[in-house]
Amino acid sequence: MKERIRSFVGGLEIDGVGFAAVSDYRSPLSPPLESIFPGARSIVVLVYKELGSCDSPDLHIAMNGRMDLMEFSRSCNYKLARHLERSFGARVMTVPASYPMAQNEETKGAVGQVSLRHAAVAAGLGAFGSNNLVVHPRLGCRAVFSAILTDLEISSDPPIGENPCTACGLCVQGCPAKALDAPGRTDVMKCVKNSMPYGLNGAVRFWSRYGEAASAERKAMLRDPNFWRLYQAGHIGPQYFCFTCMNVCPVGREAMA
Ligand code: B12
Ligand code: SF4
Ligand code: SF4
Repeated sequence: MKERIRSFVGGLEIDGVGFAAVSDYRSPLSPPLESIFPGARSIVVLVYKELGSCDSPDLHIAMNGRMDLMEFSRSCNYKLARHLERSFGARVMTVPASYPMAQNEETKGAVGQVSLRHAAVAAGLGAFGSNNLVVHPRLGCRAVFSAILTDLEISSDPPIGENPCTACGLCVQGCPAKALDAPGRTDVMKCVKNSMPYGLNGAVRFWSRYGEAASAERKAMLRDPNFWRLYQAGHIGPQYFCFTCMNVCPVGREAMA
């Protein structure tokens, strides 16, 4: 079965696929998979190379590369899910690269329904690096994941042998928000403030100020580019304005094929 799935995935021109039995997926902060998909037995994890766009000093172009990837990953998720339904009679549910996800007090909007990093590690696609990203042996940190949950019984791929992260420290030193200083933990609030300035927190800050402002100041606020960026984010969706911990990593930097 794995070989048939691999061959289908090869035809989609995805960079790779790995398999994890649900019993090997351990993500302490994430909801139990049983609450998402009662009877789920395996996770099929797809890996995509982040485009060279992430190196652009123009962060709109950098984000556009990610948007291309996210759109492609949606269509790959759907195609593979339908293939599993048609060819194996499987029940399937897809996991997005980023959104939608639960936004509530408990998780502060920073916990996905399925942790794709823990799933990728369980599927033998990489290991956690010093930046808390999963470092893929060929693509390094420039690896983005999506997944399909299924009731098919598939054994886990073997874990990767050596961790591709060389602990060079470039990601930790390079983080402009100093969010990676504590080993094994990203300071989510520091990261979000820098990497998603026009996300939920940015919107709350703007509208709180707006609510208290006098009429003249309100007019000025609506003419300010800060508001224009929030407006854009409101209709194109969450945007990342930092790729540093991903693009400074020397592992797999030259990978093209
Ligand atoms: C919410 C979210 C965020 C939030 C919160 C991040 C966080 N701490 O979890 C914010 C907005 C801050 C964020 C930032 C980024 N994100 Co993000 N994010 C997600 C999302 C949607 C959910 C993550 C989640 O559930 N976290 C909660 C739980 C799982 O985290 P946790 O148990 O606390 O684990 C943390 C640590 O404990 C540590 N950790 C856990 N186990 C272990 C074990 C070892 C040995 C070590 C060393 C560390 C370690 O790693 C985690 C990092 O804080 C995922 C997609 C998904 N569905 O998985 C993408 C995802 C994790 N993000 C991704 C990326 C690339 C980024 C950014 C680079 C932004 C960008 N430009 O894309 C930064 C990187 C920040 C960083 N270096 O940690 C990729 C990672 C790809 C990869 N190769 O690993 C993912 C998987 C998206 C994808 N489809 O590929 N993200
Ligand atoms: S995305 Fe930027 S701010 Fe967030 S951890 Fe990575 S380098 Fe730091
Ligand atoms: S930049 Fe260096 S320390 Fe950071 S993940 Fe890559 S190899 Fe590891």
